[in-house]
Order: sequence, then structure tokens, then C-alpha cells
Amino acid sequence: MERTLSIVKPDGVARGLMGEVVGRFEKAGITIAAMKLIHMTKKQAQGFYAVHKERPFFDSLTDFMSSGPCLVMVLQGENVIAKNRELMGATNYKDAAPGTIRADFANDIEKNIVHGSDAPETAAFEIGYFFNSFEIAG
Ligand code: FUP
Repeated sequence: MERTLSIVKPDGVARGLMGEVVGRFEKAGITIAAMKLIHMTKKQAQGFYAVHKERPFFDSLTDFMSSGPCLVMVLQGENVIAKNRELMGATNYKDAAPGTIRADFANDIEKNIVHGSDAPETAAFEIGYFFNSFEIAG
């Protein structure tokens, strides 16, 4: 059993894609153990993406992530970190496999609809960033 953090980013929420993304998780047999809407401050977005603080896109990315509400979710299941990343598709929508969320809906490398943790250590940090243990079911 594994857990991962998923985010429908501000562009996905604004474009009405929450139901689409959640539906794909449900159809894939992934358990949603927690979910809530949050609107991050710039500081909170900078903390979330601290690993990218030296990258040229950091300022723009954290502006975007604090520009509107996000749907944050804890997904649970066997191999769910990899499964979620498979459903999301590659970071750059141009490289994303057909049928993935990013291939189907993204048209910008930064505003790419969804986020998913990439490893067990990052999943633990990212889940703890948004949820306490009482908020996670299952
Ligand atoms: P991912 O794990 O697929 O979300 O991708 P990364 O952690 O590598 O990047 C985090 C976010 O930074 C991406 F979702 C979008 C943004 N990004 C850019 O804006 N430009 C880049 O060249 C790379 C990433």
C-alpha cells in the first residue's frame, strides 16, 4: 500500500476539470483517501516547490500555483505513485502519451493541470504539507 499527493492545479480547477481528473482516478481503481480545495499564498507555493527554488521557472511557477484554488488529494493503493504519474503523462504535454491527462488537456508546460509526487519520500513530504493524519481516511 502506497500513498501519493495529487493536485489539480489552478488551471485545471478554473477550466472545470476536477471531475474529469477525479473520474480518471476512480476508473483506474485508485482510492481517494483525502481531498480539499485550498488557495495557496505565494509563500506556501514557494515552500511546496522548494526543491525547484534555483530553477529559472520558480518565480513564475509559484505565481501560478498561488493564483487560484487547487484541489489537493491523497491517493492510496498499490503502486499508486507510478500509476498516478502514468495517468498524468509527461511534465511537458508535448511529450505526454496519448490518453493521459496532460496530453488530453494541457497546452503549456507550466500550466499542466495536475501534479503528482514522484517518489515515496516526496509523497510523504507533500502529503504532510497539506494534510494532518485526522484528515486522511483509510
Ligand atoms: P512534474 O513532477 O511532472 O510535476 O514536474 P517537475 O517536478 O519537474 O516540475 C514541476 C513543475 O514545474 C511542472 F509541473 C511545471 C513546472 N515546470 C516549468 O514550468 N518549466 C519546466 O521547464 C519544467 C517544469
